[in-house]
Amino acid sequence: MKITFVHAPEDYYDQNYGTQFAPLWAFYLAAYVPANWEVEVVDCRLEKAANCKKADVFAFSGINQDYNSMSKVHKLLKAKYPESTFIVGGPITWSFKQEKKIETLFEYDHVFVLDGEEALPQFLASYENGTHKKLEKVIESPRYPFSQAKQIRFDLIKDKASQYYGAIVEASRGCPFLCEFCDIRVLPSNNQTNVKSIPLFISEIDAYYKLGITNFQIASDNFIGKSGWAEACVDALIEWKEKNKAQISLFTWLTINIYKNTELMTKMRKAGFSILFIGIESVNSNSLLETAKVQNLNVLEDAVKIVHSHGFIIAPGLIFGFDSDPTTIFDDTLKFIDETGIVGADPSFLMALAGTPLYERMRKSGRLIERKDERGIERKKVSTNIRYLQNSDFLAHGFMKFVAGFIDPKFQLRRLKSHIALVMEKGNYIAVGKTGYANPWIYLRNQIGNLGNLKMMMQRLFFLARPDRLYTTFYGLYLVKRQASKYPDLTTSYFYWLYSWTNMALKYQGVTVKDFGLHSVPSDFNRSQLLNQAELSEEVRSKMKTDGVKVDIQTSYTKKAMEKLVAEGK
Ligand code: B12
Ligand code: SF4
Repeated sequence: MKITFVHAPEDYYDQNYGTQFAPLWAFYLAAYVPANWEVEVVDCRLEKAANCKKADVFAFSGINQDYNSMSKVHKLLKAKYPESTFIVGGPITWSFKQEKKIETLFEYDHVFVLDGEEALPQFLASYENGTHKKLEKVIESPRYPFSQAKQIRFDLIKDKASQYYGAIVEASRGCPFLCEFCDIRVLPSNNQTNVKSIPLFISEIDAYYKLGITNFQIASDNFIGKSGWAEACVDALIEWKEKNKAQISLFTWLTINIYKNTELMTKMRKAGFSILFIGIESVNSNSLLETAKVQNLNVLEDAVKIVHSHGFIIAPGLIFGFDSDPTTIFDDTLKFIDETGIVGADPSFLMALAGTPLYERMRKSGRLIERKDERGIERKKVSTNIRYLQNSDFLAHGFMKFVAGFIDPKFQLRRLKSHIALVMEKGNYIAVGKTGYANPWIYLRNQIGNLGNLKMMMQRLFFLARPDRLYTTFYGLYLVKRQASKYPDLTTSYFYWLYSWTNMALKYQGVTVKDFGLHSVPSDFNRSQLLNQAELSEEVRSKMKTDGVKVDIQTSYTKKAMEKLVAEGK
């Protein structure tokens, strides 16, 4: 018996920008395949799908944006191996189910919704005894107790590991916060943090390190969701690092309240944490209240500065298009980035993700643009599924002005200087070491041998080849190198800054306001209804409560923001 895991992500939408990571889902689920099965993992970014050898079962996975590329590879393999069984799982299945378009995936023999740790071996057992055809088309699983997770199959990854930019090690699942737009906290049992066993986590870091990997993405919806566990995990990492005299560099996802915990930040630096993805979302208070991102309220500016002062790089999540956004939002955001020394940033417009309270609020108020007939997502344009309160022309023009302001070399130099000043002035800085997450040499190695990546790198260089941009590039390098003996990680900040600057330039190259597919509410939209519309239907509310979603408290914040909006008559 043989199962092949096929990773076929959409390359166009790839947000990795040339820093490809291994498909964790495949190497992890492989650990749950019965021992009598042969297992192969095919990553279509590295190998030709057409060369895929025969298997009894082909397993696919992906996120929503991967629909078309997965479908293409599926058709190719189905034509080649009509006798094989094709199954699919991953975030796409849950999302499509919420959007009531799961039939779109019925080209696969079975569709797995939610966790696969128990469902996959059960399915393979029925395959072996020939009863799988009698199983339901859609197989939904209960959540798997993550504390019982198994170690990924290192025997399968060891020969491929060096082809990736680094490794992803999963640490925890879920987040206790309340954000209205977030599709993480609405998964069953996910509005709380579920953690991995620390010895297992360390054993995976150790195994990767022995394969020569030093850059890690610590996959967590919120690494500090359980702060006691996070501290214990970081302590264990430091101990492992010291024992092995290891130099590693880590990226993770967490929330802004880290700024309050100086001890944890200090330890995280010692453990090798370099880049932190933090959802800033909006620099406007009422927009934060509207989306119930209460941990960000009234603290953002100071908090970002404090986190930076330890030497971390914040990769910020930034969103435009909240109901409460003022007309100055684009300029306010640029100013915020400038003053707080943010060297990352790739803002987007608010999307209503299926299954979230925002999705329900938009649907209830007739503001959701449902595209059941459309497979995948319109890509070339900047387009979303919400009718915004703001005028769509204003949003398109404002965003393009934001992009122009952002890629302007003068702005870039200012934000880099603010970043350097923050790292130097507060005395909180702790060096991570020589191996920075944004390591240009590992990045270069990842570009060579991959035509798409190489092309992207040439485009970056071409973009920078203009006198004012070249000056900024070299002057920025001079600024960080001048401080290198005392603040070596500023070099990491520099490369991340250059990466972020050129990413934005490449992403919106040639895009004009005509390429925007944004929509606004009709002119007769009754804004006094905003408050009522924030109240979810009893059916949705009770389903969410059953899944452990803290929906009432979130709604109360959203309503407060709507009350304010209605009172202001905006
Ligand atoms: C690491 C990560 C990244 C990394 C690396 C991704 C990579 N190349 O692997 C980076 C930073 C590059 C990234 C980027 C993006 N990401 Co991301 N990312 C994650 C994160 C934090 C972990 C992913 C992971 O490996 N999890 C561990 C594995 C084991 O979980 P899993 O894949 O879900 O698999 C489980 C089940 O789904 C199931 N399963 C999965 N496949 C299959 C198949 C079968 C046959 C079966 C039976 C079961 C099964 O079993 C597994 C074990 O339970 C998740 C959030 C999360 N906590 O999962 C978001 C997540 C996957 N990302 C998401 C998004 C939206 C993006 C971006 C589009 C963000 C953006 N706007 O730029 C980009 C797209 C990049 C791209 N095209 O690859 C969404 C996807 C939502 C959706 N439904 O589409 C997620 C779920 C976060 C969220 N809810 O918002 N991401
Ligand atoms: S902080 Fe908000 S957006 Fe981030 S994972 Fe938690 S609930 Fe979701």
